[in-house]
Amino acid sequence: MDPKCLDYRLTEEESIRFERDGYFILENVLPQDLVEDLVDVVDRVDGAYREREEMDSYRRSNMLDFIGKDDLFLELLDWPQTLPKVWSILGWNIQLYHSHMTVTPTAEAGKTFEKDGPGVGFHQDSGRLNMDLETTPRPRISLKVAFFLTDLTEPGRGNFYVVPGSHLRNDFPGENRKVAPEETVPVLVPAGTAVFFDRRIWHSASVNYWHTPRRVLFYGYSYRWLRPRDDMDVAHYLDRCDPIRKQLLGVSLSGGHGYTSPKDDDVPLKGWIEQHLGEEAVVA
Ligand SMILES: O=C(O)CCC(=O)C(=O)O
Ligand SMILES: [Fe+2]
Repeated sequence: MDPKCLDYRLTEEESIRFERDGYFILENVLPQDLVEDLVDVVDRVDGAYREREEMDSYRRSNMLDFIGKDDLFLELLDWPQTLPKVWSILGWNIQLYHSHMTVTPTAEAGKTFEKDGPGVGFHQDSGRLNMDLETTPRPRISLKVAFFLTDLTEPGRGNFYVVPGSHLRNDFPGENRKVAPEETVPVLVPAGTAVFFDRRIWHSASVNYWHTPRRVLFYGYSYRWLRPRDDMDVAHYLDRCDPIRKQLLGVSLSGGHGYTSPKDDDVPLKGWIEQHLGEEAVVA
């Protein structure tokens, strides 16, 4: 892993925001030329997906498990400006448990708008976890890093909506999940921005009225003991991956037991942090 990631550990301000608001924004994470390359790859992969699924061109696509579909996607898995913030929050026993890519085309009059309204559908992530876990609030367990590849500095562009602070409540802070609660904010960010959000925050996608499709890559990180939320079709990458990437892609050298009671070989990220930051950085 690139040692320059040590310069990008979670700052105190980011930590305060994440704990208080349930999300924080980090601009200028991806250089412009990489954003352009990613857009080309996303359009190719999304185009093939839409064809396979026979999707209408005006519909928002949400392709699960995109991680294995192009080498460029692998680069963002341990991106120096984002991964250290993930392990600063969750610790070293982490994995990618889920990836999904969304492309929101420009709304078409008479189709997207009338049918879907503003297109919001507020939810917390993780499906059954929200029924099966009995505490208030429920535990965090995972977070997502969303890489925005389109300029979303204005509302109405298919922005990601969040209700700040709502990660600490189990119930939806409104009446109808298809209507944004008053406290909702659209996330207004330029291309190349990463947004980190707690899986529990009440959030939504929305309709895009801009002239260009909205493209976002979502990387979900969790503790290693959580079962992946998609197929994680990544075996073809493993020969080329360093030990930390292998860990992040779900490898456990000790097998099943190594997910809940990892030995050092199962979690090379732990050794790496210890080597660079000292034993006290990996106490828990
Ligand atoms: O596409 C969006 O803006 C929302 C996606 C979402 O709900 C998620 O990543 O969990
Ligand atoms: Fe979501």
